[in-house]
Amino acid sequence: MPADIKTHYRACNLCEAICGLEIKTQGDQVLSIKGDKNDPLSRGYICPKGTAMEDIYTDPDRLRLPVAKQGDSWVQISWDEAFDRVAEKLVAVQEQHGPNAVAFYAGNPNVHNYGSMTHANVLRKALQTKVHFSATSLDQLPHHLTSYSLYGHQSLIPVPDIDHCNYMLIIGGNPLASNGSIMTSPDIPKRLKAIQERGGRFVVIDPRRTETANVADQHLFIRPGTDAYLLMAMLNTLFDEDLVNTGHLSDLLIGLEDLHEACQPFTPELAEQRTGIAAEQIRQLARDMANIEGAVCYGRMGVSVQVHGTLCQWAIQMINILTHSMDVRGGMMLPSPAFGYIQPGESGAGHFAAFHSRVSGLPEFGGELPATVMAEEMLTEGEGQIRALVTLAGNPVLSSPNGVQLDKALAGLDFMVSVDFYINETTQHADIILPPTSALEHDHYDLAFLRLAVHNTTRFNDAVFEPISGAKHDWQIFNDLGLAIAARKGLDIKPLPSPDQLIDFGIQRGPYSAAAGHPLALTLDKIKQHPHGLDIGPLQPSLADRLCTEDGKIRLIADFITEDIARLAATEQLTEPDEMLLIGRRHIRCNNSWMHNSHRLVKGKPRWQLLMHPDDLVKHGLENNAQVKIQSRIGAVQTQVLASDEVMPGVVSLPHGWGHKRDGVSLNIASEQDGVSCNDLTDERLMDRASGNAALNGVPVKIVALS
Ligand SMILES: Nc1nc2c(c(=O)[nH]1)N[C@H]1C(S)=C(S)[C@@H](COP(=O)(O)OP(=O)(O)OC[C@H]3O[C@@H](n4cnc5c(=O)[nH]c(N)nc54)[C@H](O)[C@@H]3O)O[C@H]1N2
Ligand SMILES: Nc1nc2c(c(=O)[nH]1)N[C@H]1C(S)=C(S)[C@@H](COP(=O)(O)OP(=O)(O)OC[C@H]3O[C@@H](n4cnc5c(=O)[nH]c(N)nc54)[C@H](O)[C@@H]3O)O[C@H]1N2
Ligand code: SF4
Ligand SMILES: [Mo]
Repeated sequence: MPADIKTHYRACNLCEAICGLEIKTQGDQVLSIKGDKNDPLSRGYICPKGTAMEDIYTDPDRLRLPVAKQGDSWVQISWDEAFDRVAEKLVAVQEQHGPNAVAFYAGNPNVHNYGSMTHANVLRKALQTKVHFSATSLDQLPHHLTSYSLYGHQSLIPVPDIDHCNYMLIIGGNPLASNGSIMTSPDIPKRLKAIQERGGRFVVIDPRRTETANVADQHLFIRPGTDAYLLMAMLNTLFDEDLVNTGHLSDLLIGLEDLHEACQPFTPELAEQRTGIAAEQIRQLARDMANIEGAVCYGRMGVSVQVHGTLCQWAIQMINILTHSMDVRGGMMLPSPAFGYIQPGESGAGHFAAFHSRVSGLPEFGGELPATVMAEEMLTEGEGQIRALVTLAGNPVLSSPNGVQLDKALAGLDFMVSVDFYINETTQHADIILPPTSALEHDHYDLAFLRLAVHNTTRFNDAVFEPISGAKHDWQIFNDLGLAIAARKGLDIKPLPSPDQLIDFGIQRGPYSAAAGHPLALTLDKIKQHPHGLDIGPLQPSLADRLCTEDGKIRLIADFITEDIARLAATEQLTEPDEMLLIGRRHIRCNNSWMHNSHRLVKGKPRWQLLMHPDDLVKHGLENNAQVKIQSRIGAVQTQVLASDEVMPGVVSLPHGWGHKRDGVSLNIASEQDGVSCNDLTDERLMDRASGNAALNGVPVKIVALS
């Protein structure tokens, strides 16, 4: 091997699977990217997006230095000028209209980038606004609210012990495409297969026969948005058939009788009518959860991002608790990470409904308002109207409901700044874009997903490449901009040390540290000696000791759950006779809205079409491959329809994150792709009432032929 060829090890930070990569480089070129066989968590697994990390690094469309909008074009400016102008504008807006006239939107990649996690607060502190939005409320807010309510901390989230379970009920998740979510489980195809090889089974409940459903032991279609009936009926069956076993958690539970009473109206027969799943089948699901040793019930996007998202996630916790599947091997367990280990006294527990949004009165959670109200808060005049926006690694025009309305709202802002390296559907509205280094140019420790992993490991990796001269990391941008704003306001704010120093500090206070008396006595330096990652053991029962509730108990039913159960009981009809229910779809070669500029990921058969059952095509008088108009309450789009018996009758599926062919977007490859934005149809008024999380699945639409 020539001397200048180097081998680097680096975890992929594109999705929650955090696979270890082996990257060979020569100078500033990537020679190859493969799965790192020695990563104890991912074991050599890699998906096509991992290889495409190279394409982000080399992408000529990727911004390396700040740009400012000048008429219809962009000009490069220095960092000093950029920080100065942004600080001046944001402070001026706040001086004129009050602190809450500036809002934040933080997108998904923030949680995949440790410097953003550790340093965004410097900027937030300097701005002192109460108005924060993020992709959390387009996604996993129901999980956080449930954990906060039951276990006392929004991040105390149990995950399936997939490596030891013998029965797994997967509701509204498609890990074969997504590689797992709120369950960091790289190498998911093998992990699922291993359940079967040890004599176990897994069952998928989904309105679409997905890639995961195809390899499951059983797949059951469910009408979108009706899972709460199914889950309540499973709870009902557990009580009805005397199958409740709360095991070692019994003394901790408060409200078991109330729970029993709450699920009584929800019979399997009612659930059959609503969901389309036979009552006897529903009873069997409950019996299997109760009778099989090592059973786990897991639900993801399909059940979080729908009208009863929180109720569903809560009911899933209840099913695990009532079947002795919580905090036991093979059930749901809490990860024990080296950094960010949650135990009583840990900060960031969360709060709920401490204040409400100005226009629709929706509750905050953990200091954030639901992203569904972002546009109305910009468009509705009056005190507190949002007039300036800071976006951090987000593309809400494509990712939040009623993207058309948000697109208009952004265009009307007094000022917008984006910390992002692409000029896309959202950032094109910015006045100034501050681009950070790309992933391969900075070091990496996974702060979020080692806390959700199905096996405990820890891993730090150095940057693969030196960034170009003058480039800044996200965390440096937050420090510098935060200080520039603080200086103008006369605030005394200090920059934070580099993220690796903060991580080291946390690890040395964590459960594997010398301070905790752990034999590994972990420090960041020790972790660095294991560039493939260090195995720190399987999940262990620990819930009782880690509960963050005031009295160390679990209150089973909170008021917001009781209220949503009442709403569920009162719901009559979900759709009009000529309406279909729209659901989303993920593909292994997409990553939300922002990886369509990689040629290797977009080549091949198009995958943005609307899927519709052949019987529904006939009913609508449509030919396969026809152009159709999809109409929802908020608007209409035109696209191609594909006949597919993967989707159940009455349901259509359209993926999100497409729709790049529009003026102002500087993404050469992406903007050549056909496909429309699914969120030009999703409805900002359709939401999980308990949490305010968007309901992006189960949206009523009409399909019309285009002659
Ligand atoms: N209809 C429908 N809508 C959905 C979903 C769905 O299933 N259906 N899914 C929802 C979910 S789960 C999510 S998480 C959201 C995602 O929603 P968003 O987070 O708003 O959107 P992304 O497409 O992830 O856009 C990420 C942005 O971050 C930038 N970026 C990437 N890496 C970095 C980095 O390291 N630093 C910085 N500063 N910028 C970076 C990219 O250029 C891009 O502009 O979409 C939601 N929207
Ligand atoms: N390749 C790829 N991987 C990704 C992403 C990506 O965009 N592409 N995004 C990442 C992100 S941000 C996230 S949050 C995760 C999401 O991870 P997952 O939740 O595993 O991903 P989805 O494919 O959205 O799976 C949701 C499933 O719910 C089904 N569904 C829709 N409506 C309903 C319903 O009402 N009831 C039930 N039971 N099911 C329903 C859908 O058909 C779909 O199969 O994936 C992550 N990984
Ligand atoms: S599954 Fe793919 S995108 Fe996700 S971490 Fe692994 S290689 Fe990266
Ligand atoms: Mo997400």
